[in-house]
Amino acid sequence: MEILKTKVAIIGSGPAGLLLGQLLYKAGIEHIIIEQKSADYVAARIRAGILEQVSVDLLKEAGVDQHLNEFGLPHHGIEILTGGEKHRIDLSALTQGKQVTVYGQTEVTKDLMQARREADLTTFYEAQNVKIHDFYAQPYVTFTQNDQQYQIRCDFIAGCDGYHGVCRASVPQDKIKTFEKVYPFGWLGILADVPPVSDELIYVQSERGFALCSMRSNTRSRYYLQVPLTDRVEEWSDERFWEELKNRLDAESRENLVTGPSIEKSIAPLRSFVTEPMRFGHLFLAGDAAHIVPPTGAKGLNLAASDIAYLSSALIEYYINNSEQGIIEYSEKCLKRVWKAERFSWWMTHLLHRFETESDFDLKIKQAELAYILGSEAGQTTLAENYVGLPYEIKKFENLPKAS
Ligand code: RFL
Ligand code: PHB
Repeated sequence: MEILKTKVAIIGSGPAGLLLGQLLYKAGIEHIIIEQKSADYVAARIRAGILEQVSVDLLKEAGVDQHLNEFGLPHHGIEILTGGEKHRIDLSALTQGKQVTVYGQTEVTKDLMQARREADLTTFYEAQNVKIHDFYAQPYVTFTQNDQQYQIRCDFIAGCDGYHGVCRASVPQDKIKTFEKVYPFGWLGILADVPPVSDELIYVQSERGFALCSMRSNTRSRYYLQVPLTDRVEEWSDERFWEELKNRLDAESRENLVTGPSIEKSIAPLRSFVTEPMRFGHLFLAGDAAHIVPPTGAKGLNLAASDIAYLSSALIEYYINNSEQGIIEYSEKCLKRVWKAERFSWWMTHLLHRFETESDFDLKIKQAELAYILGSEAGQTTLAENYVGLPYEIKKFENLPKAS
């Protein structure tokens, strides 16, 4: 068994783990990342696409915004299509100039992995049988890689290992409370090298179910359809997908839609999920390990980033300023923001999707709510200020020791 020592052991190299690693590196705080998949697998995963301004600011703070500045697409509005008519929500006009940026999670991950390689930081990929131990006293992590057993002794463990990870599952049952809502449908998503149907994202509420027209660039589109959970991806040929998408769109969009072969196709279930608290002694949970939102509000990746903003500040305060304040407040601060994003994501999902169980009355009420939102500046502002991201402070630290 090889025994290593570090300050922070980070479990998982998704956006949460990689961003934490980068911010700790910038502050000169030693850490190691342990990831169960290969680097190629991590770099190829296709997921979220929208960054809030605060997430962009954090990536800048982490020094990984070069590619983002060049290729990210600033968006100042979104369209909502209902009753066959498009309504524009002018995000920037309603939020004193804020915007969102279209930039794929895949790109964020690649940028962070590149920065990590350049700084020669330690990552164990393809780690098997990862286990975390003794996190209420003297934490350590054990795992196997290439038949070699490792033990990593550390001050803290950051559980950035996603919804199915080992960290949350290791917390004693009587110390944790979870809140969950599972939706009776999923999103079938495809990626295709065709120009987007419109300059802005279109969120579609239709009798046939929800659809979303999104993009990754001016030549790459990402489209989603609400589908029953019982559907399997093999049942959806590209032709069937495009046909159904057209059926949910308005005449103009149908006309403008360019179709082509898909380069990725998958079905994701929709879930709302929150863990309380988010710290257990020397173990922190962050990102999808602690909470899941349905993607309708485009919040999953952004919430992972705000957790990491709080966690990196807490650890910097601890190591550089000898203060435990940030560590003590971590869970409460994160959860305040998490629950607001959960509410928004649940509300958007409820408003825009068809639920089999809803009565004609429920449907009418929902249509009236949507009509109210779209017809009122106050209603539109509520949607816009949540969509661009509720503000939080990114702490700036002066005189940090040079990253080593
Ligand atoms: P991630 O990205 O899931 O990364 C967790 C990492 O931990 C690794 N891991 C382990 N490593 C070591 N030991 C173990 N025992 C481990 N168990 C797991 C995993 O291999 C992985 O590398 O979590 P993170 O970093 O918190 O990031 C969160 C975001 O990825 C997530 O919120 C969003 O992508 C959610 N999400 C979407 N959000 C959106 O805003 N828009 C979307 O369109 C969207 N699509 C999606 C999504 C999430 C999906 N999941 C979780 C399956 C589509 C899918 C399919
Ligand atoms: C995406 O482009 O993948 C995307 C965009 C907005 C969402 C969800 C997903 O609300």
